[in-house]
Amino acid sequence: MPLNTHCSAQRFVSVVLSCLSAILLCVSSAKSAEQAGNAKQPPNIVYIMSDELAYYELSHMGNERIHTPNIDRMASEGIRFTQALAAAPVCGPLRACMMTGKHMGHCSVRDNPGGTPLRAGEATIASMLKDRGYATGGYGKWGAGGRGSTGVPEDHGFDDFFGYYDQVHAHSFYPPYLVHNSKEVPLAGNDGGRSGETYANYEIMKRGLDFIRENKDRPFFCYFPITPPHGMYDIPADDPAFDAYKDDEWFNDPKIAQDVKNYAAMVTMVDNDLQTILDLLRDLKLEDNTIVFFTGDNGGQDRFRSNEYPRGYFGPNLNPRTGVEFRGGKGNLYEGGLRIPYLVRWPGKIKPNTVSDLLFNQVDVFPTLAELADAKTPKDLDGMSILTELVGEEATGHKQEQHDFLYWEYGNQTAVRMGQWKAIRARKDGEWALYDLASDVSETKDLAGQHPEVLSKMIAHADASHEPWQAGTFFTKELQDRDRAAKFGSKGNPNGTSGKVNTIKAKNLIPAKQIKVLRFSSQNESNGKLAVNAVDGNPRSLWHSRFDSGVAAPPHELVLDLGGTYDITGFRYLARQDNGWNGAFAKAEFTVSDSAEDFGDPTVIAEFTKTKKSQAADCPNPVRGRYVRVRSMKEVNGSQWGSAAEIGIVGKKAK
Ligand SMILES: [Ca+2]
Ligand SMILES: [Ca+2]
Repeated sequence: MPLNTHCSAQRFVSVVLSCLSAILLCVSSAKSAEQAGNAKQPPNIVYIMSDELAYYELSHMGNERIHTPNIDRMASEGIRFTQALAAAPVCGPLRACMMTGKHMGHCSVRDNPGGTPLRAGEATIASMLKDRGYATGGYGKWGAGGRGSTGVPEDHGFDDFFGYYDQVHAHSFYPPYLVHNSKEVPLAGNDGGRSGETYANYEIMKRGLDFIRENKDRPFFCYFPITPPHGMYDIPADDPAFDAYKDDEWFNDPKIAQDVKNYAAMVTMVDNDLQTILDLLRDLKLEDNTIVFFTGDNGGQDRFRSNEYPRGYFGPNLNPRTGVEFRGGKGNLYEGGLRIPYLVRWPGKIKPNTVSDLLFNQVDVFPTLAELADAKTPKDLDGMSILTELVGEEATGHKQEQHDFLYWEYGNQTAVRMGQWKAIRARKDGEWALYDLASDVSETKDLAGQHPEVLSKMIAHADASHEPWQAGTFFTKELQDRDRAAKFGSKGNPNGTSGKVNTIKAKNLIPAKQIKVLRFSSQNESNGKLAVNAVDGNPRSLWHSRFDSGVAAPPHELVLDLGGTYDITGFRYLARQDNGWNGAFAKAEFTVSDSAEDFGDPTVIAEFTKTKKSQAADCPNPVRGRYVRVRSMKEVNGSQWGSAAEIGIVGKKAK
């Protein structure tokens, strides 16, 4: 409107009036803030992510076997997304992508051995919210950096993180301990594997609920990356989740394996956990100021597959109402690997019973929470905020942005999404395929030949999206190795799943039980890797040089008493039998003496290779003596450590 003097006078009055009312508003809002305590504080955020819970494993999605009444209610009370996608098709990378707001072409975690770390100093959702004044807690499985690495959650914005750092550790619901800010918290009566006295998910939930209680008067971010129904299919037989199934025919069928039944019960346990959280928020009167997300992590896996159920007993990627499938599943970039359940609830802010087809993935969580909390964000985020889709244009003051493209890479696979189009190259140097998801959600008809111009745009986007991968680093792998071994506790599972270990076998091997350690250069007491373990006859136990309170440098030394005089013909070395290599000998000296104090020139200088098998170092001629000094001079990876599962000494008792 053009200004004129008449109007200006009116404007002046109205400006004065609005200033006055603004002042009054300030006064009154200050007053109400005082009255209402924290009326102006940013909302609390609860983000629940159930490991492997799949798109069609929920009752409201038509699943006929699994019961999820509370998740169903949440869907009706809030918004449900049909095109929410994982940032990666497996646990570790997607967690890192989500936490850092980076897609897989930029993310620091791109593989999935279980503990690949974020880089030091990388901003995360937690550090962003912490800077904004939030209390930040995480309860469940971290997966973005093992203990002893640059990726631990307490170095990335979490005040408090309790649960599993390494994903292999997380396979057991009965580990001997869980981890709290990198410290071990023993769980009573547990020794890894599939049974025990303290169920990890109960402990994790308890801590998370305590965190909410403790921080009810300030803004908090409570991240629940809970592990069920992933891992070994274990749930206490008296868990209330089983009640939901007691009258179900399939559940009472003795031909159905207990693991299958447990899986369903674990999903229902997650359903109950969700309700416990919502009930607590209601009891604390935080419901209206808390936004709650409930999601899966990656796409479903065709678990419990059979001829009768080729897409798995529960059909995680099979629409039970229409029979339409998502191709593939966890681990690949077809829709089966990426579609996840995604619900958000915020009474009074999010309209109930809303279904949204907005296309987004977990990379968008960071910018969404940043907008929600009115927080500063790093400039190099890949995602977009979906807040407008959640709370409406009126609340955010702007339209919902849309993705031009979404990008994924994982292993040898690459994929791009552009609106209805999905381009995927399933193998390195393979051909690109193009699917129109609007008419072919099952990705069966390759249209690459029909729409070369569409495909070339998407390939160009893929090429521009990939940066060389740079992961974080480990200061030591010892703690991570220990966490991974805790999956099976003292029963040990040093070589992957087989549980087999190598042993030292030799004629005239001096029995371990008669060898004593007289002296040692250092040992690692904090995790029990003591010098005596090198001669205890048990290949699963190992000696490791000190690393916790300062690194001890080579040579690493043991002085052994054989308990009598022997004519010694050789030595054996067995490297550690777990997954690690830290400390494994590359070069060692063995010296025989008849005095425990004086050792001359080495009897044998041995070069060892990087093998888990027993290695021999024989003497050119038998050497008589009662004492042996073992010295590691060099480690297989060139680090400072020294370690041994067993040292063997071969010889005959001197006559
Ligand atoms: Ca997962
Ligand atoms: Ca041993």
